[in-house]
Amino acid sequence: MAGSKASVKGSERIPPGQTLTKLFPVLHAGRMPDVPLDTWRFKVFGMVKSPKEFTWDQMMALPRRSLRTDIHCVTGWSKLDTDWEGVPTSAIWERIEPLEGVTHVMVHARPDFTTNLAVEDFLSPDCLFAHRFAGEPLEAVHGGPMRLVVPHRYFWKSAKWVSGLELMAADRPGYWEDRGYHMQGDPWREERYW
Ligand SMILES: Nc1nc2c(c(=O)[nH]1)N[C@H]1C(S)=C(S)[C@@H](COP(=O)(O)O)O[C@H]1N2
Ligand SMILES: [Mo]
Repeated sequence: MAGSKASVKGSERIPPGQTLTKLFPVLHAGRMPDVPLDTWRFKVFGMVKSPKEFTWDQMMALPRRSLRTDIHCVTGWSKLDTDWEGVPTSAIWERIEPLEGVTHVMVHARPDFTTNLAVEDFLSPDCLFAHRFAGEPLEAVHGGPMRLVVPHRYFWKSAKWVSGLELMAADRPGYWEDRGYHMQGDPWREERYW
């Protein structure tokens, strides 16, 4: 996919209308949640054969991978070569039983945040539930203990403080999508608002 491959010239990695930053801005709606790991849960529900819950220990027992990728925020900043480690979204998918006709997912996060993705976007090979950033545990302000990372979409789709996954038979807008952000949010096509 365009943009996910490292290229020699940095500018080829910057989507239209974006500016590079070395900083890591913090952006979210509402108050930052604080969830102790012993009560942390990740709930899978909606169009699945049976709903399922993962505890933190169960999540940590799943396969992991690391990922170096560029991230692009709809407010205009891009950051190159960010290093993440976490559980590939496919590892969750392989452990649930989606019903026939599932086309989209709603990612649920604290506090009352949601974002929608087509199943093929959610299962894109570079998509992961990250618990480490730059070799350290993911900081709470950036979504620790665990956030979604969807590198090929604007960063609002990368829900911080994930709490669950809802399987759906149709698309439905999440928090920002309901407030005018694009349903897909591809930075290379500048799908910012609609
Ligand atoms: N739970 C939650 N996740 C969220 C948000 C939010 O408000 N709540 N904001 C999104 C937006 S708009 C952006 S740009 C990124 C910012 O992530 P950062 O603070 O790590 O840079 O988180 C995304 N994930
Ligand atoms: Mo954002």
